[in-house]
Amino acid sequence: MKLQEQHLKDHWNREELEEIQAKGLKKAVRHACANSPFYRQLFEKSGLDPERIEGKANYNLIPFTTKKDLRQAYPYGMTAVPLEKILRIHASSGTTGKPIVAGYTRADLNWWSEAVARICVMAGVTVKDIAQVSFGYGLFTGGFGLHYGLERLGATVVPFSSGNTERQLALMKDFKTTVLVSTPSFALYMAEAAAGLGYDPLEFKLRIGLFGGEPCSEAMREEIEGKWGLTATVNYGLTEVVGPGVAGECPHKAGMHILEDLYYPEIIDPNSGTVLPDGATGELVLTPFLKEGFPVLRYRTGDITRLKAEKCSCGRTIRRMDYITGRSDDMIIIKGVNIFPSQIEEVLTGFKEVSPHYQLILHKTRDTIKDLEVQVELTPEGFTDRYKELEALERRIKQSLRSTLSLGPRITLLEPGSLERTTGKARRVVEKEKEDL
Ligand code: DLL
Repeated sequence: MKLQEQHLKDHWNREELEEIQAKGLKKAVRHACANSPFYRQLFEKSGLDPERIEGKANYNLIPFTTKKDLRQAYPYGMTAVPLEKILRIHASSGTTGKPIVAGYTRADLNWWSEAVARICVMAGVTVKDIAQVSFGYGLFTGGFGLHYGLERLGATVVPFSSGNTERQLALMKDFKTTVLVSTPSFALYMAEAAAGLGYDPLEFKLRIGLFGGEPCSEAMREEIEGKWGLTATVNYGLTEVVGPGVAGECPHKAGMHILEDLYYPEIIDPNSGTVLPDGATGELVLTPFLKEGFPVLRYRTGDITRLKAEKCSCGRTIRRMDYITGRSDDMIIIKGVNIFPSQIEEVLTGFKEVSPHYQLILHKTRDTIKDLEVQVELTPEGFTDRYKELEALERRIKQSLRSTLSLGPRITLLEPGSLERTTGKARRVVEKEKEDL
């Protein structure tokens, strides 16, 4: 498909798009019920006739699919084609329990690459770009997903994978790489590493960042843009739905355009499961239309966001999703107060003396969080050996957190560079078990 045509696909008139979505939903439901043992059972159990699903109107009759369902189906319980039709397998990183296994047919790999290509075009990538993929190549969908999307678009791909920062930087400079593909935290780390190795990051040729896989606060985006002198765009996706290639930003950077001709997005109240209107904040639920190997219907992503129906200044008519403000399952409950890590990050970014590198330590005793510690690095400018100033800063941060969270956690200020840097997704929350207090 030509670049121009990919671009046009995001400019549907709404009626046309609704028709495509209605057809997409029917097709997805029929395929899942006819071929996936999981969905056949689910429909039978709920007494629902797949033929009765007439697109959006009664789509909410279908029960949600959850991460737990997919885990229980490990490894091939969700597979809807004979295994010899599966060409590739990816899996979620799942730190606890069994991973979620995603199998792709040839047709899946084909539409997925095209979806990722469209996200890259949206961000401004062209055939003239040299794109360095610094996501891990492996079971994680980031490396291969972006690789094939960029190739489909016609860009030059440097499949570096993650890690080996020194060599990564040397090649980035020599190859005149123009697009960096990574998590936002790795992009930030590479800028620091470049400066540490005596490079001036602004002398590199980077012009666009394709960042995803984890949240990127505005403060972090600004810092990455300032350090590298590029336009940092954010894109979103998840293994259960396909990988990257679900939504992405255009250069206006005002939310991520969802490829609505490929996925049906819904926002629900995470407690009641009620579908909420555009603009309301809740949990994102997605149904991909074209998935053959591993179909999912009404998948509860766990990601908290809202849908924006207003037309974007770029002219695209597909709706945008706002930046993820948290996950319904990463809410921290401490002393009866509910906290999302993103709330803490937002407060921290208001202090110019501290950097976007932080970690939340949950001190637990027998599975109950007793104490929350916020470890945050000072910026080189904010760093001082004057104890009184540090103490005052600590107090100000604590006060500000208290007024946002109704809880004043312990603050630990660290020297610049003390927290561990990651080549993939940053680990923001760490649990520590301790003896009875
Ligand atoms: O992270 C897919 C991906 C790779 C997307 C590369 C974009 C770029 P998983 O490892 O299955 O897949 O993790 C999916 O990561 O449910 C979100 O919680 C989070 N996530 C992904 N992109 C973003 C983003 C890939 N742009 C989970 N902002 C999702 C915030 C994100 N969170």
